[in-house]
Amino acid sequence: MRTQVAIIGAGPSGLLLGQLLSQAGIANVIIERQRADYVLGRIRAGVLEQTSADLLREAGVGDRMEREGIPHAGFELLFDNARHRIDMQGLTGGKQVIVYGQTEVTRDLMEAREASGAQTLYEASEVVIANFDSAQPTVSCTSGGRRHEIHCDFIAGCDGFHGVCRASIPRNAIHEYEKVYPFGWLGLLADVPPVADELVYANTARGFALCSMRSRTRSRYYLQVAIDDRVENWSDEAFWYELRARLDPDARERLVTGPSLEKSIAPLRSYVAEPLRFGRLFLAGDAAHIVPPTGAKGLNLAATDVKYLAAALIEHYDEHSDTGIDTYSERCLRRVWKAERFSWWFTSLMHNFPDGGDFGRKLQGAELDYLVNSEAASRSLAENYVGLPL
Ligand code: FAS
Ligand code: PHB
Repeated sequence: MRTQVAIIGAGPSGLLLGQLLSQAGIANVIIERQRADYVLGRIRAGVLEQTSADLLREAGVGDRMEREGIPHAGFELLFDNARHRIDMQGLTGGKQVIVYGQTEVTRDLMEAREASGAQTLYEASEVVIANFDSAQPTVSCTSGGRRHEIHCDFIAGCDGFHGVCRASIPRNAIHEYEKVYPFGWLGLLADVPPVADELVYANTARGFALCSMRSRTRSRYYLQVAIDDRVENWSDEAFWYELRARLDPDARERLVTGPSLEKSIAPLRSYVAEPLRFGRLFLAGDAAHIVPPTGAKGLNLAATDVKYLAAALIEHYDEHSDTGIDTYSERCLRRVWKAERFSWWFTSLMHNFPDGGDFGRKLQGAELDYLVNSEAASRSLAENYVGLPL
């Protein structure tokens, strides 16, 4: 089989890249380890920056997001049993975010790919990438009961943190930066109305909590849990009890509980691989970097990587120029590191650190007090949350 771009991974990064390339008439094949319904079943991100929403519109998959996505002009910080609103729209000259789940983004992209007729090899095993330091890279895999050998011009590593692409790069050619946090997030999805109209991020003595949503009838909640905690330890009743204990009186009053549709624990880490290009192989999205979800940056960073990579590949084929390809890594990493900093800062501010001690808690209290009483500090938080300019 021959194609122009082989994309490894059918998560949001791979699907969005495939859609942008197909729109530009560039042949591409996606190789995905799981079944499509498994990919859709993973509950992850919930907040889209304006630039990500714009890119989905550009890719021709923004209609349902326009109809069902919920624009948010602010969010709240809860500490010392009181809530303080961060007026994102007022502090950033009108910018907002859109609450629209990653599952729905992925579904919209899968439907568009189906309609485009572009090929996706699902349930692909033994995926091997080779010769990406030459002009004739190849991808081989087993799918549909037979071995495929794909000859291509470029390989896009959109295969997430545990994928094969980054792992295929010689260790002396890559520099990895990592920080693992001493806790995880226990997430629960339920068909119950949200406790508030906007997201509520809580810093409490019992630990961090986040009240998010997918619609006005479906809520997504998170609790900070110990790094070695297991989802089997948490009945729905135990989850709702602990969430209630971390909320302010008004939210406690408004909380509606119900059976979980999904419950899982995600570890938190900051990670960046440098560089993001190795000959004809490019890393994008979680294959290249990971942020703790506190700042809602993971999916949005993936979208920006894909925007830059799609433009670079289109420029290569249409204008016979490799300027975009040659600057791809540096361009992405400038944005990635600013998002890494923000996500680390917001995570450090909002969570209980086992080794932080009383002094650490007092520092967090002082920073939160400063944050909600200084327009300059609130503006800095707001402009990072809505997404820095491209
Ligand atoms: P993905 O990991 O989504 O997709 C990679 C794809 O590659 C997968 O479908 C995988 O099956 C496939 N793959 C892997 N190895 C392969 C191989 N060898 N061959 C072929 N295919 C292979 N971000 C937020 O903004 N907010 C959140 O709340 C949030 N919560 C998260 C919770 C969890 C548990 C995780 C893991 C991530 C979370 N994220 C969150 C980040 C998440 O949304 C990612 O940023 C987003 O999924 C990135 O998309 P991709 O880069 O496509 O990677
Ligand atoms: C979510 O709705 O899943 C979500 C929202 C904001 C975050 C993290 C997760 O910061």
